[in-house]
Amino acid sequence: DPAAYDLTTSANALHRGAAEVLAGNWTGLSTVPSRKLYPHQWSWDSAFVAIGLRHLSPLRAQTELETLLDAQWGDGRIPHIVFNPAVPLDAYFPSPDFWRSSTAGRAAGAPLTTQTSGIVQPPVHALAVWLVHESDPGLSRARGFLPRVYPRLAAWHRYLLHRRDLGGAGLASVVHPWEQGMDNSPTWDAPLSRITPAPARSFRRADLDHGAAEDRPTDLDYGRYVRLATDYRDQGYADGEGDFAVEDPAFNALLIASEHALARIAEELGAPGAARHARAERLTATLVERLWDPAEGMFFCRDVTTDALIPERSVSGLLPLLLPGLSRDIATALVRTLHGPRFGLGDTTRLAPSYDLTGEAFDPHRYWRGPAWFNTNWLLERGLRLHGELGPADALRAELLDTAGASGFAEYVDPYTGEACGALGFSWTAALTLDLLH
Ligand code: 9YW
Repeated sequence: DPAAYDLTTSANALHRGAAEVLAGNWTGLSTVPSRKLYPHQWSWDSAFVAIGLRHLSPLRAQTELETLLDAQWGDGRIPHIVFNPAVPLDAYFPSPDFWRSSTAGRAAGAPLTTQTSGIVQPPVHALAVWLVHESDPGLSRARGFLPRVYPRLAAWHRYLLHRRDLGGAGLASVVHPWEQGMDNSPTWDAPLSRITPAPARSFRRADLDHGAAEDRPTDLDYGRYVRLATDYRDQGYADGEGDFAVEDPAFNALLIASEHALARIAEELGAPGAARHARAERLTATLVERLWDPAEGMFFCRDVTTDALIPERSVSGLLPLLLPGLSRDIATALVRTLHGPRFGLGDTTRLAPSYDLTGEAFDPHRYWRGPAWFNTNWLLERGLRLHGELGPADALRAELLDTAGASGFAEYVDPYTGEACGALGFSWTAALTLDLLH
């Protein structure tokens, strides 16, 4: 059958292309998201990368996560960047001399020799660890992978669920837009507007050396990012003192999914997992209580400072579809919103955009203000499948594979056309392609 033959050859070519991207971005101990734009190790990138790498080399996948966890702080936080000391300081901003982790972060237990940032990123790690373990349980047991990483993951979740419970209801708050991973999402516009930007001449943006300015956050955004990060650093990275605190649906949904994974890891190690599963279910109920809007059929961020929901529709508000404990009604409403006019999946868009197509701030090329990203769409694909929406899941999978290959494994794409934006040869795009191929 020639059609089936074509399908296999194109899947083989895609597999080869994705493996080449990951080989090119591998440093020996971890993977950079993109050779030029992001030349260090990023936290949630590494989790997604490990999920793909497990199909190529479970050993490399374990190493990726172990390298990240080696940079964990004493208070349990996993930093959003682990810096490679061999890379020149001016290759990325903010660089280690900005974060000053080993001095400013001393009270919070930052590592003494490894340089890191002081903020965090979404907790996809326990989920990644579990998937990596499952891909080769023999190697995992032989290397004692789970016994080594389990206490670190437990400390990480403890940090988020206690130190970061700034709203007092049990959910974790982010204290900087970079922590949630969708840097310039319109969701942050209102809480950021209260922050006085750092003067533009007080820092130099390295990102503009490698990315088109019209696809990147603005200088005003950067001034505010710098101000928030400087204040946090100058407070010794202590939590609960800053001017920005937001409960985000995707960040918390990933924490809950990872708590379920941590329960499985505990059980695999012969410890009881029931209490963790129960906690994940309680957190799911809290997520619904605090962030679900039944009239809109999606979740929203809660601004902890004003205790109000932020009325911006971001793809983050659809990602709780990933949760097994969601009621049938909520899952159905999320699927409807995903395929409705605001996200247009399978109708006007090829992949779910990062932001409401009909929203005032929508821009199909500017970073997290409209373009489609592969990690969020991979999470939606998983959520659709989990809730029995197999037709839409298969369609999204096919679109993801097509777009990833045709775009040269782009960082993000125009949601309507699939046109490549940002960096090419982007690691999580390649890794999640590999995962979908398996
Ligand atoms: C930056 C590395 C990171 C991602 C984030 C993304 C971007 C860093 O790149 O942030 O300098 O803008 O927004 O989610 O982890 O890929």
